[in-house]
Amino acid sequence: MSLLPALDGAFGDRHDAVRVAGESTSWSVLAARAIDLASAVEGAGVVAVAAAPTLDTVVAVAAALRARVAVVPIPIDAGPDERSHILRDSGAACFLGSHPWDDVAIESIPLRAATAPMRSMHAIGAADPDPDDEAVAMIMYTSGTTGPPKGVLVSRRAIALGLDALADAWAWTSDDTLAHGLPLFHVHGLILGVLGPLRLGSALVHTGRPTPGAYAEANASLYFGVPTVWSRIVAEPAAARSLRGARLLVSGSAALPAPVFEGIASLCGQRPIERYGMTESLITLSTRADGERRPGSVGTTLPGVTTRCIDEAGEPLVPDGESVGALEVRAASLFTGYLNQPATTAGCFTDDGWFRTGDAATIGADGFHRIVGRQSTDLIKTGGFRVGAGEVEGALLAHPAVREAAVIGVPDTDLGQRIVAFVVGDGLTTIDLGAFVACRLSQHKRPRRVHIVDALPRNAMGKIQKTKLTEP
Ligand code: MCA
Ligand code: AMP
Repeated sequence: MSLLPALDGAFGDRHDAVRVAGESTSWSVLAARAIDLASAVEGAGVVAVAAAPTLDTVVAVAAALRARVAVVPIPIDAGPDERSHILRDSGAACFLGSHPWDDVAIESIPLRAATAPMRSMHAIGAADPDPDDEAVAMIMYTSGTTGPPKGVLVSRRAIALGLDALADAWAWTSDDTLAHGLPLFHVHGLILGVLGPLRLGSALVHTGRPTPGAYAEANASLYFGVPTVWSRIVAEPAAARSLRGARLLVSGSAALPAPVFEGIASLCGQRPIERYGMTESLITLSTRADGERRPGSVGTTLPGVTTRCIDEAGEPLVPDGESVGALEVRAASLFTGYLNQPATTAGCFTDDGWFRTGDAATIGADGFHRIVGRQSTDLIKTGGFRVGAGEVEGALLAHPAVREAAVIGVPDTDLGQRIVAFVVGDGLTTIDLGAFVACRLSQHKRPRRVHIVDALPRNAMGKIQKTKLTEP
């Protein structure tokens, strides 16, 4: 089977197969556009796509995959520093489709409009020959605790196996229509939310933004959201009730608070599915469409995944549902490595090949997992986005008047955590700093609040004590 069988006619044709922010297309026209564009990038190595929530983004990504070229999605609001880091580090040869930036040196290959007439899906031709292999399909940039984002190499095989495992857990088929409005530069919105439909044949409605009203109008069978999206839906009961006809409501990317879980259950008429994953591993744990759905639990291992929790001495814990340890996984959907960072990659794996997730968890005797939190407070989850404190601190420290900076995640009922910065410097104003970081960081990485302080709390060794930072 090919990587994206919907583009090979495996599910026949359907006129409204993919709709993104109001613009829709059929499988056959999408396939024709992707195949046409694929011929322009064959052999390119790596191509970049400005990942706006548009149909063109879907065409560009599908074309790159068709051409067996790795694709790096760029956040549309990435500041110049972040953008040039990603382009330089990934070695992208060109942009596929347009982008809004005038400081980008590499060429852009334009997307042609949908000139291809509707034709029989059989006329589209044979699938790509060798689809489920180790070749890199996507380079997904994600934050670590320090430094600029790292490029996570995701293979074609990982995508194929990861999506097939979700199809099994969620009974996700071509009878479904998936709706979501998540960004197209992360695993959740792009790999699950776009490549999922293209692999499994379900229709896709991308709502542009994930607002309660847009979800209410999507009339889908399957919905994806991060907890912030679900909590906003629950806060609008009329919108939440419109989802009563859905088959499955899925939450992930951050912990779903129990009150939001209960709100979904009572307003939408069904308990949500919660699943857990990482850019590096794709989705590894989930509750199942045909299984129990418990608040606070991310369920059991997906096909092809094994997990264990390790205590401080490095010994595996007995799965008793209570002992908290460091979660490690082995999975068919694991990444190939961080681009250009072999030492960092090696450091993420144990000697016997388990991937260290950096999350603390418990595993029950029944195989149900509970994520307790991150082991490092320097990885912040805000609105489902993973943000490294070090990257935000680096942006603040680039300001000539900032001497010291410390960034933390503060609990937030809407976002899970919100980013708060403490800075020391001369003649600073929060307005200046806000404008300064706005040129460097994409919006969700910018501090929601900046406190200008006289000094940062430090221990006897001079290390900043972030646990002592509290908002006035
Ligand atoms: C945002 N605003 C700000 C700032 N940030 N203003 C000042 N300073 C800031 N730092 C503005 C926004 O532009 C917006 O304005 C308004 O404040 C509200 O912003 P916000 O509260 O952030 O809401 P939002 O813009 O509606 O975003 C919430 C969201 C978003 C839609 C839930 O966080 C989101 O798309 N999250 C999804 C993240 C995701 O997909 N993660 C997957 C990675 P205005 O209204 O005027 O625009 S995890 C993954 O892939 C793994 C594998 C997994 O497990 O899934
Ligand atoms: P990212 O690489 O952006 O996908 O972030 C991965 C991290 O998101 C994980 O290491 C977890 O800390 C967090 N995460 C993802 N899904 C969940 C979930 N269902 N519950 C709790 N944390 C989650």
